[in-house]
Amino acid sequence: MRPELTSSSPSPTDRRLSALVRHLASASPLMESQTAISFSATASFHGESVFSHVVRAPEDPILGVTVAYNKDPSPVKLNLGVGAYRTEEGKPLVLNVVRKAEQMLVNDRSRVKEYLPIVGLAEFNKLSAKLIFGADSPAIRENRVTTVQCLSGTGSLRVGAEFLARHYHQRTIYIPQPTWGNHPKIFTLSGLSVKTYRYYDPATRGLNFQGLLEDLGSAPSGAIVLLHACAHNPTGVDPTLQQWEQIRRLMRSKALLPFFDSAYQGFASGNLDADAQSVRMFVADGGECFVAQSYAKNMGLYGERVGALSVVCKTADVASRVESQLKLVIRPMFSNPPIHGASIVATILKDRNMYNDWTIELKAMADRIISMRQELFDALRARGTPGDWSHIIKQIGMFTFTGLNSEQVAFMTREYHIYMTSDGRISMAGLSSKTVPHLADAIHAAVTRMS
Ligand code: KET
Repeated sequence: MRPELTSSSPSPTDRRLSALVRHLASASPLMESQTAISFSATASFHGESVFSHVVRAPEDPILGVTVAYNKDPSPVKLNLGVGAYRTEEGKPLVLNVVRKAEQMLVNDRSRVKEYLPIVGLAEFNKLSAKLIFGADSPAIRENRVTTVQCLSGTGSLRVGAEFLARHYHQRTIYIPQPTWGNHPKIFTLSGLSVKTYRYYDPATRGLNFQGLLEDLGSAPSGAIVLLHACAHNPTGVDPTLQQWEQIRRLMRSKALLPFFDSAYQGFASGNLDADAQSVRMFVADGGECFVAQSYAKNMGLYGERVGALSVVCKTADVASRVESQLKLVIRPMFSNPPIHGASIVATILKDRNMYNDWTIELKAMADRIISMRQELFDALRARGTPGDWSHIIKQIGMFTFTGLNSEQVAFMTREYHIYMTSDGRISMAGLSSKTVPHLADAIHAAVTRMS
């Protein structure tokens, strides 16, 4: 109990508030009734919080790794948790082409800060569709695609899922096992029911293709299927083009609805078109699909929250009606998206030279990650670390799914100040030639002491 509550004389705070109320009441009779209400509400200020029942939530399994890392005073600490690109010096990277685009935007005095339309920047939407579906996509030409700007990949997934929960006859979405930890939360909160399909085989550290085909084969007709367009997170294992073709045929034969998550276009192979092949296959057959795009990784625009949701429909008429309903999802959610990041992306995508500069910088990031794979693999081999580590060089994209268990991960964090998600996922983009030996020492110790 706070002392003020038991004492009969008013506390200094109450006296100040009373004086304020008297002052305001003399200024306006209307104010009197309003302030009287807020004054009586101060009673709870002295008592227990109306939120005292709220229990502390655990940190996010991925972003919480950065929270723990930031608290660690060790000079050798290393954050390999979140999938965020770092330079050889371990610093975040703003691409030169992004700096240039921002400079152009700042210098353009005709630019204003008005609200964008609910669906975002029209030019950005058009260019984003072209980037993922290809410049010559018949679906775009036939106006069968609607694209809306959303808050990065996460927001695009969420808007798409909410639309499906409202307007699609099947409420079940199948997600790969394992997948990005936010997927089940996004889809459940949107009102979909989440099921998993087999994807990764820990024994081979590769794709469980048979399991995948069986699970999608026994899914109810019309079910939604979440597919990682490329660079599967967290496993780094993608189907081959032949396997994609088999998946496509199976899904189309059962009228399963593909929902692509494209968060890493350009990061798997270093080539934007090659990384969009899976999506383009599904669009080429004339069928319908959803695609959530993110520019967080491939343009390094993490905090700008730039992304897009595209819905490929059978006809232009359906596409325009779908768009009208997407606006009803977006308006009460965040009203309309932010202008700055989308303007950066549009500036780069529409200019041939800047686009070209971007692809060069993107390739350099992808190549640095690939060389980190080789260096880590070589370092483990040099140490004679027990086990077959070839999956480090076979897996693609930002992550290596090491196969280390949660005790080994905890050991590496405790003893070596290396931070990573407890499922053994390492962000290769956070590694550099300087830090590879430290990581290899940690893995070696974890494997030899904790197995
Ligand atoms: N999809 C996948 C597969 C994905 O890995 C991420 C981010 C996103 C979507 C969303 O990114 P956005 O920033 O909303 O465009 N993954 C990394 C960051 C995070 O967890 O938020 C990660 O796995 O580390």
